[in-house]
Amino acid sequence: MDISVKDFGELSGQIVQEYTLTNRYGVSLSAMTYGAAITSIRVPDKNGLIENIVLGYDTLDEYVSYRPYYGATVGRVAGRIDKGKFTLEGKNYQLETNDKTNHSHGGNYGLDTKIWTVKTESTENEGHLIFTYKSLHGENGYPGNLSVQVTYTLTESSEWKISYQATTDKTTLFNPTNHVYFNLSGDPTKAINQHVLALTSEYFAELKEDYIPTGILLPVKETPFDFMTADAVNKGFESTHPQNQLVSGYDHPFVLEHIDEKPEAVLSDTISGRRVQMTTDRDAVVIFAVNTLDGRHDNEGNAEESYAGIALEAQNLPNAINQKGFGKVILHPNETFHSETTYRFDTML
Ligand code: G6D
Repeated sequence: MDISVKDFGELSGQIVQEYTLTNRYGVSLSAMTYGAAITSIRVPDKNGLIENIVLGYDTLDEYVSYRPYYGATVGRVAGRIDKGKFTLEGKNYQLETNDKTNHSHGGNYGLDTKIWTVKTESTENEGHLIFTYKSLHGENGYPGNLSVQVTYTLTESSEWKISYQATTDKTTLFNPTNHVYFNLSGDPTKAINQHVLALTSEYFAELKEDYIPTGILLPVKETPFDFMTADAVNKGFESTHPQNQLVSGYDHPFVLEHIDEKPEAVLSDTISGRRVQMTTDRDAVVIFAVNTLDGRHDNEGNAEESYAGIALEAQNLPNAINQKGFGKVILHPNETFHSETTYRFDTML
């Protein structure tokens, strides 16, 4: 496994570096220390043409200016927290409301805006980028000194593994995700409308007007949210279902069923033949297509095409701290948070 590094830019007097892992088949994964963010993943198509299949920018300034979360490590808590409020061990907290009246993706200065430390390791079959960051007590309003480690591993079997590990000295919240957007065509100007998605999900979280879950898990059956059988993602882009209409497509948490060794999500592109299979230990995945021209730009500064990419954000359900039955996002001092999500790249015959 080849490992290379280059300077990617400078922020507040600190150099941001980009590391690249390349396996023997020419499959590569690049990530930068700003936000421990994936900047490119290059894989072959059915004819062996190796292209980048994730949305990204060429310069650090664009990531900082537009903050599209491309490839970013999002936290302390991915997704929204209703009105930024929660109660923990009898204490009421008020986080910044950086998304209308709600708190989103860890706040204006979430983990995706921090410069992480990184070290590299490699073995015959794997290369590792080990990112660490210490979020101090009170950072973005969260309690506890939180030590986070995110390891990106590229294997000779063309898998990208994300391993999270975190500890805290005071009870806090932690629900990280990676916000990579896939466009398997290899061309971000081509919409992903014809990408095909399969999900082991029978329920999705209904959203209110402000995108906070109502707490109701709706059955996907006979709706445009049903991906139990693989289907084209654009069925939700033109749908009259009120939940698709609300977000102009998909911006929804899907509750995942973990069925033996079956990948929880499979995204494929019949034209290029590329496929990515996601397996995760998380409760849910947020499927977010780039539904609107809301300030995202391509690397010429042009407004991104709608539906330029689709994010498969493995995480626990949003607003879980305020919603009974939405899973665990509390981390205690005597615990270590562990989680692993793997994306496996190949081509369909
Ligand atoms: C919008 O509502 C969406 C989020 O789900 C997404 O993560 C973000 O854009 C990038 O806020």
